[in-house]
Amino acid sequence: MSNPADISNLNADQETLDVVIVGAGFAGMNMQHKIQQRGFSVRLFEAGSGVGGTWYWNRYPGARVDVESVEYSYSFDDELQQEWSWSERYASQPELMRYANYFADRFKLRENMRCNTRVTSATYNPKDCRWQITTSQGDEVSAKYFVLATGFLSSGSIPDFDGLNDYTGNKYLTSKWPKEDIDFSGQKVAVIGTGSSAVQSIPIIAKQADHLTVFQRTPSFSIPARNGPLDREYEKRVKSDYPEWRRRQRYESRAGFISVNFQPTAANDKSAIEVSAEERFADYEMRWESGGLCYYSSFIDLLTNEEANTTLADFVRNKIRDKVKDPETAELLAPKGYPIMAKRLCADTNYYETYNRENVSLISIKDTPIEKLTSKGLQVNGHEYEVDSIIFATGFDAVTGAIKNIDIRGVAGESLDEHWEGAPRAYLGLMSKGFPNLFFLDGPCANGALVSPMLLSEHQVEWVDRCINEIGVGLDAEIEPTLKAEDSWMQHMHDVGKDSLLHLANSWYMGANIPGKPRALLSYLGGLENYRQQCSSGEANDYENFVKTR
Ligand code: N01
Repeated sequence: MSNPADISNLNADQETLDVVIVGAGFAGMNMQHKIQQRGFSVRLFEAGSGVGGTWYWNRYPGARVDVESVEYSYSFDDELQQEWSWSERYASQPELMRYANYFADRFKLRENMRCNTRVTSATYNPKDCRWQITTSQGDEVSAKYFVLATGFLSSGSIPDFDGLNDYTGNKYLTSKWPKEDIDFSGQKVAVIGTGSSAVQSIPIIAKQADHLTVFQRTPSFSIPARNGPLDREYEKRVKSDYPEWRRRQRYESRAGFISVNFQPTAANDKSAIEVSAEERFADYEMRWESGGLCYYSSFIDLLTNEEANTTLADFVRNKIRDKVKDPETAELLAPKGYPIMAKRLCADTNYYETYNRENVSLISIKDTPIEKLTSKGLQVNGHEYEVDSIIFATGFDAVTGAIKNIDIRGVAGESLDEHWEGAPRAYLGLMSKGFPNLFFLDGPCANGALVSPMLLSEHQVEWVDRCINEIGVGLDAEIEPTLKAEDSWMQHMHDVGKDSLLHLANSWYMGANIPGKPRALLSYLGGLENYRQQCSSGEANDYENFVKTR
């Protein structure tokens, strides 16, 4: 319960708002739009100089979305989805930026947005039920509600290699790529890492560089994206039936995307090991030809049964062996020792084929890690590789990294970090006990890792919008989950996820890619439709799982 309102400590010069949002990615911008529509006062702070979120920062060569563009787009406004036209099956980073900017202009978001401004701290004052927020630009703002749309893959990570500062060549981080074009022609280039960012950028960089050396610790499973210009007949078909496509995305898919071979296709609910070998192979082959991430809607037990999983892993390993001419390189590239999809699948254009080029070498650093960076390159197993540029495709402090970069203090003055005691806790992935009026979008304990983030955030934005409207912006307005609700959500998340094969890989899904980060499943694995139902129960009976005042 909130204390009686006390606004005596408000600084007269301080800007007083109903809602502050952090992050101008797709989730944050949609949230801002909804709040503006309600007529509440709102300010969105963004660290970058423009909108686009993850697409603003990840401008490395080859960056593009791996969910089909017609599905990776806002669904809430039919006029918007009818008037926008994608040029490729999977939109490139520049096209996604155009879409983000179009959205910001169309819904008149710029006026209430402050770019080049990082939120540094947020402290809840229970006396007036408001958040006191400070920024890198010296702003001090008071807000009734504080919404973190900081993205679950936004805090880029460079491992703390020995000699990192000794290297005198060019250093690039895929997740913070410079705005100007980089031309690697005539250069010797090293890429460290072989996750999605590397898989997309390596084929392009290889075409420019004099020589490219890829340093691989764990190979990824990658599926051909089969990207190309968007077929206009297909686009017409989708647009003429968009409500049905969106309904299927929301209610019939596992991961929020449904297009297989350009047909809306419900998730397969059969077991991979109960069907015949012929039926299984036909499904895998059909999805391989279709391209992209549609294996997420293949057999139902692929992520819960090791035997089922191995059938698909073997299928993809054989495809890799078919593509890569040198058998030793093929074996290095064929992932072993962890289940397929336990790390996120990659979707590529000529990734494996790139290793058939004369100017590309693959160095495994699985058993012989990078020893140090030297002034001229990097050293592995006593050998120095001299390079002009090093590209760090080394991933993210995912899900919690960007949130923890802000000093957030709740009712009792404790930090969010202390409340979470290492692993995050958030009822429905939306709110944490002790941090009233604070919402997470695409944050921990929701199903961000395994579903289309666009679809998830639209659902969450609508939930938060209803909640803010319901509780209001009155002096005492305050809402937070009960401890019981938070505990039982965490138990449910554990129960749903405990048998998942995700536990068997060291990935960002488990926080296992960052040294010292507690190993914990960061996402809810109950599926999109189940999550939607749980969220509905969460707001049922006048938010009975919350403590609130209006
Ligand atoms: O990062 P990653 P990412 N020494 O964590 C290696 C999304 N995304 O930026 O696996 C040596 O997958 C690390 O090795 P290992 C997508 O959700 C989407 O590529 O830890 N190597 C790994 O190979 C994706 O899952 C799109 O053994 C080190 C690599 O760096 C997520 O972002 C495009 C190392 C990091 O791979 C992250 O992808 C791009 C060390 N000390 C990204 N530390 C699309 O939409 C790390 N590595 C298409």
